Amino acid sequence: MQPTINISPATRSHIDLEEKYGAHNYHPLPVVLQKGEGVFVWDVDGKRYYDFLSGYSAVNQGHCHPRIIAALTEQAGKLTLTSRAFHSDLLGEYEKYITEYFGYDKVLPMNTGVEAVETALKLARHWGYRVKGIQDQKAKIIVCSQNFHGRTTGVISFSSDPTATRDFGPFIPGYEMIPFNDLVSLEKALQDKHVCGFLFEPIQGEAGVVVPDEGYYKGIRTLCDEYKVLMMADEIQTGLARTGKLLACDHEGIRPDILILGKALSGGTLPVSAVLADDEVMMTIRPGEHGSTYGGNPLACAVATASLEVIRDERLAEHALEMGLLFRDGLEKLHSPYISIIRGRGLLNAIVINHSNTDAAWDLCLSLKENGLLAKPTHGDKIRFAPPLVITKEQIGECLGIIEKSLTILT
Ligand code: IF1
Repeated sequence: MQPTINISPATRSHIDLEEKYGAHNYHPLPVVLQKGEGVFVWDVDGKRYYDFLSGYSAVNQGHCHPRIIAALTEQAGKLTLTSRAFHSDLLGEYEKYITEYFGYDKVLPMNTGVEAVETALKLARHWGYRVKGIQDQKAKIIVCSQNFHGRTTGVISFSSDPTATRDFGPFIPGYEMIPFNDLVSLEKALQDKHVCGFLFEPIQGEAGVVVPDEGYYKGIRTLCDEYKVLMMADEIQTGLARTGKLLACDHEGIRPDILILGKALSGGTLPVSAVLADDEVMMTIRPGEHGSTYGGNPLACAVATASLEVIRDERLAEHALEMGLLFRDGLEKLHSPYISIIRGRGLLNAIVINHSNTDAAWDLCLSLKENGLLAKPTHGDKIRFAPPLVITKEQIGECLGIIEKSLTILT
């Protein structure tokens, strides 16, 4: 059954403007949002929705968290950008706070997630040449197939997704791809003495929330130590309490050599990212070798500090762990014949839709929208369920009801 979708004239006119004047690099659901608060967003017609995407996990703390907005607006009226040509009175404070928070010697602040990934790749190569002693131009970084680390030409150079790479070449060499969740392949790859780093997502997001086997992070740690290779965790999506621990690697008590953060580091307000590492890695960068106009700007420092404080003070990791168990349990209990797989950790979850109609996941998302819950299909048959971490037990119950009701569209 086709879901009936109501598109108001106001919604239509906003969508038409984007169609006409914006690049067509996305295919959004037909909803135009105007306001957000906590787990909710409102469209231009005043209809309220549960946000089960959370800006791809950037809004872990909830939309327009009052503490983060207060930090943002207060600092916005004071000083927003100095560039790194001068010091600011917030940068050092923020650097002290975030390094102590995660337990690393130093931080390198950037803006978008992909810039932090690029920074980590550059750091690993620097360390490879300047510490490990790899021969010039030979450094190699191991990555996983089905990875998603961003959209720059550098980062798509090691993407296995044809949509992300087609007609964007030529690409940057120096990467080798192995399957995710495969320690045997990793050990084989690390035998090459030119390898300086292994870059991975603790849970593959874009691939459809693929959770590796228990022991994967520990295995990576052991192999990276054995072969003197940097363990580089892209926790841009999995970090900051999303999976029910501060970092996904914390589920196995593992500390990566390079930690990459973004998204929720600003609670969804600004592009703020960061790379954390100890001195052996970070001190290989010297003045002039890397940077960014906006990286570490005072506004970002104020916002990131508040965003991290909220995660800690509101115990969002513990809460996400508990709500995640409740949510997946509730999904299981729906016993829907159209849900073939339910997976995830904390509040980073996905279902795989099993239906003869290839548009079933999209149709279900339209039906969810009609019933007041926003989620987005990926790869045709998967739907990600990742609400803001401030969602309550009662709200989880209500959302399960919406999902159950919406599933009837598939019969
Ligand atoms: C888009 C997915 C999520 C990321 C990891 C780096 C970045 C991302 C692990 C880059 C970004 C986003 C970007 C967004 C879609 C999206 C996404 F579906 F592609 F996989 F979140 F689940 N590392 N992920 O997940 O960060 O430069 O964008 O700040 O539209 O491309 P960015």
